[in-house]
Amino acid sequence: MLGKELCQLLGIRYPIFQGGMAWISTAELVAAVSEAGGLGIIGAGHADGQWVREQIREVKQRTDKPFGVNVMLLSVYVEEIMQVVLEEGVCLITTGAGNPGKYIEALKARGIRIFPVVSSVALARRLERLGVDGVIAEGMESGGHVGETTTMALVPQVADAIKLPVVAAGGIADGRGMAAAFALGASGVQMGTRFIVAKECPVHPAYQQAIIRAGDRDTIVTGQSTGHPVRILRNRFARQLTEMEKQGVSREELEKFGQGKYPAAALHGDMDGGSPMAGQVAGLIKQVEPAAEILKSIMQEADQVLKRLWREKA
Ligand code: TUI
Repeated sequence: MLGKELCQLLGIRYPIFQGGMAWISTAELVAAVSEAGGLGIIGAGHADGQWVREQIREVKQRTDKPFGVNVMLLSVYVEEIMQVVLEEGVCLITTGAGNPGKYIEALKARGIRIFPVVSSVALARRLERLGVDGVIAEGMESGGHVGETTTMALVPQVADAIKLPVVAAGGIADGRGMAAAFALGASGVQMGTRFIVAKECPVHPAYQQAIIRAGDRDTIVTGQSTGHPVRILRNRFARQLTEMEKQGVSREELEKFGQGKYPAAALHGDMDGGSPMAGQVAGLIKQVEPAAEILKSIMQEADQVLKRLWREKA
């Protein structure tokens, strides 16, 4: 499927999803992205159903454009969030950190499109059989919870394995990345880290500045031994956690140590002791700008890159 067809399917102008990041992708950012022609996605994260309901209603007040909700399947509130999504109605849901199989039927019956995040070909195949509308193939370059395969290797393998539209995620922050994703067989892209520096993004300014200051090697995957590897910006918290893992500290203790550290970074700006999730593209990101500018410049750059490559080939 081409980018244009994905846009037609979802009623959006640009084939760009804004990653549904916990604590970050709230109504303010989501409405700005959707209003500007991308697909804004609320990050339900660890929040409860009532919070998600309020966010959905607020986005609807701010824009009449399509938007989505990301449901993080490790959350204890998954059931009530799914109920809220069904009751309120949204264009689409994405899921993360698990298999959304048991919710597909109800969502489809309500006309809600479902694009789960997958980090393997096997899960993409399984979910295609269960009737999802597309998948987001996310490589280990991305921020937050990551799989093991890179975007460069994962996207073409998923695109070959299924007939559904594939949205590429992980390692994409500009028009060059978008053009590359199309070359690999994607119909669209999802970006998280780039939207953390959107002007409308409600995070602490220190988090935005840390991403802008970061270089190519400034992220690290923590929590490998817990079974939930998470990519964050290198800091004191990452060093402490890595040291605890080396010493063989139990999974429970590691999880306890990590609790509350993400909002500490994202909302309160604790860049040393908090857990500031970010993708490897942090080093590419240079400034805070409105979501509409981010979308426009990426589309323009992707267009230029694709045209130039075509001319050079001819
Ligand atoms: O979900 C994310 N990124 C996230 S979730 C998160 S919050 C969190 N809380 C506690 C522990 C860990 C994280 C922070 N960042 N991205 C989407 C994503 N999904 N990446 C990888 C996956 C994934 C992994 C395994 C999706 C499916 C999956 O399948 C398991 C299965 O059942 O086959």
